[in-house]
Amino acid sequence: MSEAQAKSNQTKRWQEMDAAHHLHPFTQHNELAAQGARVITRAKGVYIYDSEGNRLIDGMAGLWCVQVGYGRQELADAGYKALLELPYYNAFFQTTHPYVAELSQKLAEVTPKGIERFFFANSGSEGNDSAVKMIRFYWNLKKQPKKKIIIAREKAYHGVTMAAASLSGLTSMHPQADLPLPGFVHIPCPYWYGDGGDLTPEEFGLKTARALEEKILELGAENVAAFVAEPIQGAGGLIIPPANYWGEINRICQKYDIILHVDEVICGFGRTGKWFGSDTLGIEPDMINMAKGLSSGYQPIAAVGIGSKVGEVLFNAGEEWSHGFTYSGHPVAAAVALANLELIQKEKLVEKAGGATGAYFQKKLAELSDHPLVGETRGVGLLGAIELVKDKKTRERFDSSMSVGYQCRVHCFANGLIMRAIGDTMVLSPPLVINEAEMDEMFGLARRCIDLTARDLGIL
Ligand code: PXG
Repeated sequence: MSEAQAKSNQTKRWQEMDAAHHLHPFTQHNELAAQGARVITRAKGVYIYDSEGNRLIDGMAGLWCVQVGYGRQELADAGYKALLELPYYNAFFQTTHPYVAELSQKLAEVTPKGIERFFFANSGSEGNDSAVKMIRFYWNLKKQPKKKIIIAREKAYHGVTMAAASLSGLTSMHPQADLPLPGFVHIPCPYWYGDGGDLTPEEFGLKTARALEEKILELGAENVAAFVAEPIQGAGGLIIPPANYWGEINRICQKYDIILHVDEVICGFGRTGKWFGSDTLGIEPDMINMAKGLSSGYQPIAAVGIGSKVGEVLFNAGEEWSHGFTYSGHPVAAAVALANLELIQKEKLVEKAGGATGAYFQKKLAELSDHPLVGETRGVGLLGAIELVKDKKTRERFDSSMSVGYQCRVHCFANGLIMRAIGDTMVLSPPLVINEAEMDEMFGLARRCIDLTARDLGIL
């Protein structure tokens, strides 16, 4: 049997096991089972490899998370050492351990000004559910039990657990589980390219920020607990708000005494060119949620960070906080996260994303805007979006039944590039360690695949 035949047989065996017994996230099960999942077997640097020996450049850093790239010895060593020394212990019964204590201190150093205490969870969704419970507890302690409604935004993605999915404004997530839960409402998001119409970005930024104020006044500030938002919306289509948006949101939250909970799960840890999206966009959060880049995805770990407004009240509640996970602050995950943050600092990855690497990425991204299929490119740091449209001038889109973005993604996979399609918005969010030669390759492949998509449509 040839080596290729052996690989193909092994791939089929894995695909069969997978099809028979594995339920995938966000997947139409029977469709995938019929076609067989691509089996990813290893990864190094900015590349992933499948079981057939194909190499793909990972333009999405996994799911927006592998900041330091794949296969980093420092993180593996940190995890291995913790596995041998203290593979598990919890922090429930007046105990702690060095890994979580040191990680907490490191987070206080790198997170936005004023964020100083951290609660650990295992996923971004759990972080947001924990944040919702904190927010409710805060207003109960403040003797304002009516102040409970949480406002989030359309097209927001905050995760899949019951409260996190209720916060999410991607409405297709809701009906299967009868969501959102009561007490969660959504306002329009600052997606100028998609929804701005004839307004200038500034006019639209102000309009969508003022939508928060209007909603607060409609509900009564005495009933509104918090506003929850991503600095730049990720899974909703890489929505970068106009420059005046966040200043107005800061003002409104302060004026009406509304907790501002910022979901930094994608924007955190250098992605936008500073440590956090809040730093880049001038946001003044009371609380933040983080995951993904916290461990570069090497271990499941998330954290909710709180400032003094919420922190002093919770800390001095005079009663036990009835919340926590078996794996809150897991020693192995904490050790890997700490090693990850130290590596990010040592290699100056945040400075690079905000400096030369980010500038080169943005230059290459902008070059795609001359393509006949590309209506707009936009980006910050190492985040980039490419809007595929029918008409560049009017911003008219293709009929969604044509699945143009999906077709482009299919070409990407076939040509060795992972690029995310969100409707017809193509998104790139590569590891922060990516170098110029790799960016040349990534953007070269992106152009080729957009060309192939245009050819399918009879445009080229
Ligand atoms: N908040 C934000 C802002 C996120 O992007 C979560 C919370 C939830 O995190 P967990 O760890 O529970 O998944 C996320 C996750 C995509 C995609 O396709 C994005 C996410 C997850 C899965 C897919 O863009 N973001």
